[in-house]
Amino acid sequence: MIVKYLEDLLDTEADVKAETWNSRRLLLKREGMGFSMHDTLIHAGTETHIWYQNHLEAVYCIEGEGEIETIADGKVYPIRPGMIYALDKHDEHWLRARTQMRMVCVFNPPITGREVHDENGVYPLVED
Ligand code: 9YT
Repeated sequence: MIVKYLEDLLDTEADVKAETWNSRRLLLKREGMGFSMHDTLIHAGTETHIWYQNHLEAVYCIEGEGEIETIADGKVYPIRPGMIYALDKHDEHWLRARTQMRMVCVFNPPITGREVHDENGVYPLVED
């Protein structure tokens, strides 16, 4: 069995920091679960353009408030604790955080740890 504690991952290579978010990688491809699972903070007042062309992602909000806009149809959905969204169509979207949002993110196929270093499909923007 694999057991980890978030506190032990902080400021290690599993703690990936981008301009608008900070993703704590709880489980990666190497753990062999078939998915990866992240505890991600989206910084308050930011807007991030995301399009995971090679992955499916489900995101469950446990803290904070914001919204997601799907670019193909312009629909906007409020995000608050208890809301989950699943990008089952590799949906290109804007993710906006009004307050800091804490999200549990699951990726299929699993993130290896390298993808986001390349910013593959993720284009962070910071709002003034
Ligand atoms: C919610 C979201 O997609 N944020 C971007 C970071 C990503 N979830 C990650 O790498 O953990």
